[in-house]
Amino acid sequence: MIDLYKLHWSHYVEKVRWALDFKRLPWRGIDIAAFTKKEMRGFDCAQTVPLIHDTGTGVAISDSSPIIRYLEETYPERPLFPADPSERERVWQWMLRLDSTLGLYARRLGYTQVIMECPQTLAELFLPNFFGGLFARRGWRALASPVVGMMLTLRFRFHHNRQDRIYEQLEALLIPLVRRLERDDFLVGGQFTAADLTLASLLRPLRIVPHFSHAPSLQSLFVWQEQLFRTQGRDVTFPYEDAIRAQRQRSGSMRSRVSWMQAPDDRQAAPVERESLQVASNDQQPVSAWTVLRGLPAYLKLRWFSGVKKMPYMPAAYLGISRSRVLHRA
Ligand SMILES: N[C@@H](CCC(=O)N[C@@H](CS)C(=O)NCC(=O)O)C(=O)O
Repeated sequence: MIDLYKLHWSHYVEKVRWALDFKRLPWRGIDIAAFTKKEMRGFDCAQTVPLIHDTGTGVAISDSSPIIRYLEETYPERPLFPADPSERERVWQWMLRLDSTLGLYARRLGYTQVIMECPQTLAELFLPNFFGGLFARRGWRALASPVVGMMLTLRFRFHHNRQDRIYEQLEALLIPLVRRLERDDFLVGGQFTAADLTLASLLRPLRIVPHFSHAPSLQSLFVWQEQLFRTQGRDVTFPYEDAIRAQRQRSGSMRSRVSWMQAPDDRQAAPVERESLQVASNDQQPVSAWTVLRGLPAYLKLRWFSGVKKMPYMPAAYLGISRSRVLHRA
């Protein structure tokens, strides 16, 4: 039995959940308290989720890509890596590169979008069981959500999205991926691997960021992702996606136009990094309950004056395309 310590909406957790299901390994999920992580304190490894404890071997390990590599080495049936060593290494490098770029940037922009459009979701995600579910109730939720939002803003630097060029870096990363996946079905070799699983999982938060989810140039990437979800039996939407869609339908608008971006043709393509990575990097900044109030101006600015402008709500084109393709197949 494998215990998976998790925050259920985390895209890094979804990577590992998917790998466990793909390999048909028995596992059970343990939800952690996001701000204390007290359930994981006994384990001598980095205190991030996903973290697994394999009760069969006694191994405890965190960090999604090393976890998947451990699963592959310990339980080689239903492989997620190719047999060829050079292809294996390419899969590994894709995983580390996507963890260190796409995973971090998509997380920043996904939470930014939630803060801009439906911040009350934050209390539901982060404090579902605090004081017997008090903060999941309407009035309390409205009080608690900005505090969670301030904490997250400081931890992941949402207020510096513009100066850190997060939108631009993501575009530069995704456009070549689109080209590659329009040519081939998978990132490495001719089979589904942990590299594809990583890309499809880490892309999840961008499904609520209209700058990406609605970009005509990226529709085929989201169709590719959604078809993988459907063929592999993954949840197609996460609850925060449903919450933000409901909010958009109610208000008739979405925060979509990134006012400082140049027209696509004027942008410089960033050079693709090619150095070999050993570990994935992370971007969490230290924040304590005492320093959280420093986040108030940043949070308010992000919520009301982020420079991401309202547009009329419409569903992304890929949603219609994916569904009609699946219906067509059926
Ligand atoms: N590179 C790590 C990233 C894991 C990570 O950053 N997890 C977040 C959840 S998405 C976490 O543990 N957050 C807890 C915190 O910020 O204290 C991986 O691939 O597992």
